[in-house]
Amino acid sequence: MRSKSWITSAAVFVIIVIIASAAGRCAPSTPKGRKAGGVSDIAVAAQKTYVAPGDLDEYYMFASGGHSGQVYVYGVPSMRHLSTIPVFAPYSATGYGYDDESKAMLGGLTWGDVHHPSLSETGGDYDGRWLFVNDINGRVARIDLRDFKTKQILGPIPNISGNHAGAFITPNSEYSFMASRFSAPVPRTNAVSIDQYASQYKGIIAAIAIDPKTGQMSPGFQILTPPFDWDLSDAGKLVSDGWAFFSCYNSERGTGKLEVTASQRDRDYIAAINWKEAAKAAAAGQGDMIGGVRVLDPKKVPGIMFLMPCGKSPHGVDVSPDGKYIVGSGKLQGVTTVFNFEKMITAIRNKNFTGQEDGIPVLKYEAIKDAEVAVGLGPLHTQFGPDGYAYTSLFVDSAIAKWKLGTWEVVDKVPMSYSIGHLAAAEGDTVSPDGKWLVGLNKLSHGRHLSVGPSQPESSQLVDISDEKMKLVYDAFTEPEPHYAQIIKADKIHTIEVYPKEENHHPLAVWDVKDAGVTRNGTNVTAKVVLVRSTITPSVIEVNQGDLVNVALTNIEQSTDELHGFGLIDYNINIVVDPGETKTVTFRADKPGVFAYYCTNFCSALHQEMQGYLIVKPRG
Ligand code: K7E
Ligand code: CUA
Repeated sequence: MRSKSWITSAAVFVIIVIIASAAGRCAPSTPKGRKAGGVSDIAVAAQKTYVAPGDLDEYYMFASGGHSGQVYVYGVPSMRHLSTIPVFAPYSATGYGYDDESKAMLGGLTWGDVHHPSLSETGGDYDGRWLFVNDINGRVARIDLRDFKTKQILGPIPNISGNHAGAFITPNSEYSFMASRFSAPVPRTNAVSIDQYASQYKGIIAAIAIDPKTGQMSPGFQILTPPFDWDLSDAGKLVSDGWAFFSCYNSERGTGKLEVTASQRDRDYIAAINWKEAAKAAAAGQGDMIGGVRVLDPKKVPGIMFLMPCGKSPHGVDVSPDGKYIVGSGKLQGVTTVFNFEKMITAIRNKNFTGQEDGIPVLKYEAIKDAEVAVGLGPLHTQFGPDGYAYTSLFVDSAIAKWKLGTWEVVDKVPMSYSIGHLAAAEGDTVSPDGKWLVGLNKLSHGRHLSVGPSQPESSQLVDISDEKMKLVYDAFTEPEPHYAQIIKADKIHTIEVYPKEENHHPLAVWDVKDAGVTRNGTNVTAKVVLVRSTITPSVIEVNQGDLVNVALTNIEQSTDELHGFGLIDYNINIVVDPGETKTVTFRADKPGVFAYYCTNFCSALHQEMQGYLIVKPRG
């Protein structure tokens, strides 16, 4: 009887599965490839990515938010969105871009286009100190991973027009690179006719100097280049430490309809820059000061720049963990090209050149190339595992190809939904990648989520790379526009939970409600405000119409998660102050009347009571 009832329930299950499949895309997927013991691949995948309530992820993923100007933080493998770090655009959830300090950092710009997060490195490994991100508007920002806050925005950097090939970092965080995507006359104030593009427009490769102790960035030095469109970069490591590589398209120097004019040649270039030599030349005072930055002309400083031919309009350039190989992905072809660093050095030594561009030697392709790996159509970017495997994203094929360095054999492919751009492997840009996880950052997601209208999210797909065969295990959906991401071991990051009182040296900080209050100096008013559960002190701020009001807000809490806000009605003011922090906001009290202010972060049972009034007395 027992076995009969088992057969009956099995039959019912089969019928349910058939009905479910017939119901099409609304139905849950049919479990495929059952394993011995009856555990399906889906159950295995679910278990691998499942992080139980209260448990923590093993990795952080920092993903670019593209033209949202932000950075998104995810946990891997759960793919849960943990936080948003505002960088180049105001973000009212954290008050970023409203207080004096962050407003000054944004410098009047309210958007940015983040493409490439780059974690700081020591000895070629992520050290968990800072995250650098580029903005296409010629800027680079530093986020402190102690508090996940943007601490510096440098730029727009002089001479450079459009910074796509950033913010790639050298193995000891000496420099972060930038390169112009859109060539322009240098200096930028020269309005030269586009007819003279080929000779009078210039590209710029910039090395932004980083202070190894503080992370503080400064403009460093620059290299003048032909007017190619610089696309991506990667720093050499181990054997190739001291070099950096930059891909370009439009070596044709075309203008107008670039999709035609810049796709004429079979090969464009990857530039090899000897940045250590260039830094020495700059320090020795070579080159010219242009726009306040030292610019080296490689024609006059031989040995700092060489061109490696690479087919065809290469996009990504990625250096292998051992530093021996440089992988250039020609997006308009079906192969990715692998250059051998040692062969490159030999070719330079033997002057094995086939020509030059504006005085920069072009290396002989056959002398430096190790392989053209037939990965598939539209290769864009490559990441690496710990075991000599490389993973290349294929935009046109909408897949990831796994292949072996050295044998050049393509061993596996996994489809991506849909049209993958970058991909990010765990610790993937270091000298010692972890393997385990790979995230495909896709451009399209149609049909794989509940409809949200025409503005659809992009998709990020988690791939298990711990076995020979890659396995897609999870779909996550992201804000536009996920270009690149980096994944770091969680235990490398050491955050604080409050700003320690003893580290707050803000001149307007007050730590006791009896020190809070309003002072006046002519028409300048300073209000020192204390925020603590559940009062804003003072609860009334009186000023005259036309006064310049400086409100300094100190959150005197020293316990985790006790944030307070300061939202001022009708004045477009919205500040959030973390425990132990002081922020200021300065504004002209130009509107007369009574305006409420209140705490925006739900902080206690009496949060709703945390309010006060700004009274602006009308001019006589
Ligand atoms: Cu390929 Cu801007 Cu790095 Cu987008 S970039 S994908
Ligand atoms: Cu403080 Cu709500």
